[in-house]
Amino acid sequence: MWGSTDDNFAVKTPQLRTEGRPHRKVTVTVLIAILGKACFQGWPSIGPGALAFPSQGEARDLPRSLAQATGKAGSCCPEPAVRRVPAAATMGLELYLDMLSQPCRAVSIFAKKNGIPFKLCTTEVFKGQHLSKEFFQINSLRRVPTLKDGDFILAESSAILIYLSSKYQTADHWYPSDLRARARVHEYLGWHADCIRGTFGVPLWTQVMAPLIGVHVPEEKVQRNKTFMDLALQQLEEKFLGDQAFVAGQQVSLADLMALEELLQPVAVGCDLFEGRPRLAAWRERVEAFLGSDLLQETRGPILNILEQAVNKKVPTPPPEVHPCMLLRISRIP
Ligand SMILES: N[C@@H](CCC(=O)N[C@@H](CS)C(=O)NCC(=O)O)C(=O)O
Repeated sequence: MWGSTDDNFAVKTPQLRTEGRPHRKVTVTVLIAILGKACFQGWPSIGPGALAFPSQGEARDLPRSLAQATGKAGSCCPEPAVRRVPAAATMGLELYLDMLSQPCRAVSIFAKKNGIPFKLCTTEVFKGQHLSKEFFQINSLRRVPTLKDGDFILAESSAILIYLSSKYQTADHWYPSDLRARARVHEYLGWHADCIRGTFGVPLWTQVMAPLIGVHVPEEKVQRNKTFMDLALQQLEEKFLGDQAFVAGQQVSLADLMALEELLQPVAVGCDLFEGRPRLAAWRERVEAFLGSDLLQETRGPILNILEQAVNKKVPTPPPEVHPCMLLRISRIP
C-alpha cells in the first residue's frame, strides 16, 4: 500500500575476471566506484559506453538529463551494467503524495517537470493511509507531502520544493540564486501559508468531504470563507502579481506552482475564481502553458473528477479512524 521499497534497486553483476592482473584490478575498482557513485546519485541507466569522467557541470546535470532522456519517474537505478550495489546504497528518492492534496500536486508537478526521478508512494488521506503505523515511522506529523531521500526525511511542501530545486540544481528561475529574487519567493510562500492555504480548500470540504461523514458546514461559514478568498485573490493580484508575469517576478517560480494548485481546489468543485479576474486568468494561462497540459492533466485527474464522483456517489466513505482528523479540519473553518 505504501509503494513498498523493494530490492529491485540492487542489480545483477556480470563476473569480472581480474585475477593475476593487479593494474586491471585497480582500474576495475575505480570504475566500480564511479558507477556506484553515479548510481547512488540517481543515474537511471548506465552502460559501459558511458564510462567517462563528466565535468563538474555535466555531473551535476546528469541525473536530470538522463531522467529526461528516459522519461522515468519511480525507478531510481534500474540497470547499471557492472556490479551488485547494496540495495541500501541505491535507494532513490521517495515521495509520499495524495493527488487530491494541493501541496502534493505542486511537489509532483515540480519533480516531473524537472525530470527528477522518484518513486511515488501514494498515501491517500481520505482512506486513512497517513494514519498507518508504517507511515508514522516515516512522518510522525502524519501529513503529506513527505519526502524520503535515503535516511533523510522531510515534510512541508515548500521545504520539499526548495530541497529538490537545490539538490537537483533545477533552472534558476524556480528558486532564484539572486538574493532579492529569492526573498520574493519566500515572501510569497510566507503569505501563502497564512492567507491562501487553509482558505482555498474550504469549498471542497464543505461540498464534498464534510457531507461524506454527515457534517453540514453552516452557510454563514461558507460565505465568510468566500469573503476571505475574495480578499486574498485581490491581494494576490495587486500586491504579488501586480504588473509582473508571475507572482514572485518575471519568471515562473516555486511560488506560482504553490499558488496555482491551491487556487485550483475551488475550481475543481465549480467555484471558478478566475472568472471576472482577467489578470489572474492570464497568469494561470502563462503558468499552465509553461508546465504543459499533459503533465497537468495527469496530476490533476483525481481532483478534477471529484465533483462528478461525488454526484455519482463514487467517492469512498472515509473509514472511522479518519473522522477525528476530518472533524478537526472542519472545526477550523472560521
Ligand atoms: N503545510 C503543509 C500542509 C500539509 C497538509 O495539510 N497536508 C494534508 C493534505 S493536503 C494532510 O496530510 N492532512 C492529513 C491530516 O492533517 O490529517 C504543506 O504545505 O506541506
